[in-house]
Amino acid sequence: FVGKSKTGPGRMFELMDGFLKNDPGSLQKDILHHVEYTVARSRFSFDDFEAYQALAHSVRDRLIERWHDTQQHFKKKDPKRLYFLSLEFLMGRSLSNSVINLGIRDQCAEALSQLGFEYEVLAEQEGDAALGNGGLARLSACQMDSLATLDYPAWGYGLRYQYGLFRQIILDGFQYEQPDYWLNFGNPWEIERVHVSYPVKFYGSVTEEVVNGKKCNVWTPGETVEAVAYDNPIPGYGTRNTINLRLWAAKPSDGYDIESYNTGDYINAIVNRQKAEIISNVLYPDDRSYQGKELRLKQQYFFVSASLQDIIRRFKDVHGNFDDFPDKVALQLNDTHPSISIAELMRVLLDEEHLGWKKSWNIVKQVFSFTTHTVLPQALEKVPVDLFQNVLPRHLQIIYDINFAFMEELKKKIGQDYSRLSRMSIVEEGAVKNIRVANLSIVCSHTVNGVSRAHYELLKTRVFKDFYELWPEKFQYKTNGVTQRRWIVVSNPSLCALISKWLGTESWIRDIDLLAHLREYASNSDLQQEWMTVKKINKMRLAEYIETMSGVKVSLDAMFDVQVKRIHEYKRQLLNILGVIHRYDCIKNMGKDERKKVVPRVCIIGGKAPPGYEIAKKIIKLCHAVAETINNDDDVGDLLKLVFIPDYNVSVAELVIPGSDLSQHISTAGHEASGTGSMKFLMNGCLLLATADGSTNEIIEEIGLENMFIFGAKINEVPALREKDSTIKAPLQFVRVVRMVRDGYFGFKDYFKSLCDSVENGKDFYLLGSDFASYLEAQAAADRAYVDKTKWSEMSILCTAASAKFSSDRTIEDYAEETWGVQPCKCPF
Ligand code: GL2
Repeated sequence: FVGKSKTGPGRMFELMDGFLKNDPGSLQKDILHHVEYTVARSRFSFDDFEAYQALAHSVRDRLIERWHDTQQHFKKKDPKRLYFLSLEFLMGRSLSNSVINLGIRDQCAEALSQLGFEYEVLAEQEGDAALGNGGLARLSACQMDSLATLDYPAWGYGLRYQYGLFRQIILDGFQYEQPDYWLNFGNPWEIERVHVSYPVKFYGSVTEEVVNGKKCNVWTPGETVEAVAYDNPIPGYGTRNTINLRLWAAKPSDGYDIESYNTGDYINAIVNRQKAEIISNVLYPDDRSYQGKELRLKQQYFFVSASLQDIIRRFKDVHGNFDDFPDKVALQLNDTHPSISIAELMRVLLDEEHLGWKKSWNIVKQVFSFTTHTVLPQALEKVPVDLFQNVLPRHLQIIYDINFAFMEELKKKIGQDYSRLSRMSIVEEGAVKNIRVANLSIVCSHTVNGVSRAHYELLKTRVFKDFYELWPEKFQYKTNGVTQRRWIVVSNPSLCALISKWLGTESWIRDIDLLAHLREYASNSDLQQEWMTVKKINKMRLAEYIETMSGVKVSLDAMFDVQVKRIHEYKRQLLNILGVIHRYDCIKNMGKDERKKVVPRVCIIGGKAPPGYEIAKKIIKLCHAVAETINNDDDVGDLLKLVFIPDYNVSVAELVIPGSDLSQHISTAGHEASGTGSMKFLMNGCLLLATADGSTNEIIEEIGLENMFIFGAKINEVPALREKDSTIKAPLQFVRVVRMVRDGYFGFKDYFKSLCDSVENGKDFYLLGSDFASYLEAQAAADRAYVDKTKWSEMSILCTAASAKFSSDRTIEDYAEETWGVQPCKCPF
């Protein structure tokens, strides 16, 4: 727009005085401007939170400029776009990530310091955007960062939940949940688009009518809710490209309940209007199983209907018909949650665009790709047919039609194998008829991805065996990755500086393969010393946090051993706690000289239990009960501490991960589809103590067994072990520690009974007993390694070097090339 004209865009640009400048002086001016005019506080008196808000708005202005340029560029080039549909995004804080990606962190810090504020203190003012549960949701956030950084023409779509993931409060060692009022103080990172809104319809009935001489199914919906867009700019690193995460909020539609108004029932009309907003109110706080709830189904349809209307509008702005749709649109289904979009796209093409079944189906099967994130067949989403019929009657018809065609095609291939036909059918027959959403997704997508190689193998041989045998070419995997921008540059600035110094460049922040060159210096004593100094600084930060949160003082000389993730039986936090009890028991029974040889440990556990998951909540209580005993035992002192970090979320992870020496990823083999926490620890030079599950198998290949502590049954051994479980004798140490819990050594005897029952007497489904001995051996090996400081620092450096493969940049490039067929579209500076 550097035009000379005195009218139009050129004139506007002149008036704007060009783009915003990023020097500290300009930033200061902008911050003060926002204090005065946006936050509306006096520039003579504003506190840290108000300063944070003003800073956030100043950064947001810069994001918006880039966002506009990027969208303009995409519009001009009209590339094939990727639309990433996900019901969950765990974005965490935006300020820290944005200033890094825009390259203005130091300038912001300087600007603030001249105003008497500290950047780090202000960054702490921001609450997390926690619109997701765990790994799946954080993966979406990492992938958005990579999509922007690698210049892909991508959009994210999701739901703007009024309440994010619940806050975990611990009282007397028990978990309580509180709503996360994350929007109460406003959200400077989003832009409300009141004019970008779409009606989303539910309920009603379908009738067969003749339209233009043709028989048609006409849906007369019974309820309309408005979806309003909230845009969240996602900046790339080292590029002008800034993509959009568009989240939908439900608002009452104008025509919502006109009847009540007409009859003078004003109060009811208002109440009914408010009911519409419920759709985007809460995030389901459980990723363990899928509830076939009506609200959940409405949430899913609400967000995909609005997203598809938006996508189709954008496409139609440029294209006169749908012939090019598959060349311009890739729709990524992040798990089955958005899969109703398949039926919705079919409905739009059939009923609104009148393309006919053949043409519509031909388009649909070319645009969707599906990634599954689970290993367990019982965790696959099912929706009762009755519910579907009530909420989305036309979509149910379409699904039945798709299934009919699929069954016919299948019969031609496999004959009358009714058992297989019924397993593969999209409709599950039985006392309660269900729609199998995963089957729908597989049948209608061109590609089905797993999230690690081990996961892919399980999909082929167990979870989707029938489908794999039918369409082997559909199945792929993209091993998950995490973004080094968030997990090293933002969360571990000292390590970031050290890596850049030794590699002689900052290019690894974009080009992660360069990180592997650290291997060349892993045995260099200077690097080792500097490396361990950085670790110490991070451990100090973490120790301070632990003391503030739990009152426990921990020694920096101790090994910080961390397990932070959602609490699930399969993730086996209980195995960890039983291991800690064993360690405590051993120390108590040692003589003075023996104790001198003990490697001091601080065992740290953190994570939220899904609110309705009784056993997971008991595990949290047990952790607190054991900690109470150990931490107050002067006889043990600094040799062993156990702490629970409450309310684990992305920003807590940013503090905990860099400060860890060892981290545990100890799921029963065959249960973790991938796991991504391990990759964040690896990037931060933490050694892994893990089972050979999910992506850990690939981590082993990168770093070598000799640099990790791997234990336990392998994926293929687990089924046989389960068969044998009741006849296997658990090792004596296991029996002893469980007995201590049973006998009330840590109190709450009755309360812990069911927890003990869940791992004994032939009921040990997650195989804690049979893995216990090898777990203890792996722990002992970690102790031995920790004593040799030189060796430990070398291993730690090798961890970071080996993490190059586990960047989400690699994952996204693979998806772009092998699944979506999209190309970078770089916005000129
Ligand atoms: C998960 C898997 O359990 C986890 O192993 C995987 O790393 C992530 C991302 O692919 O997806 N599936 C799921 O529902 N959650 C996960 O973390 N919450």
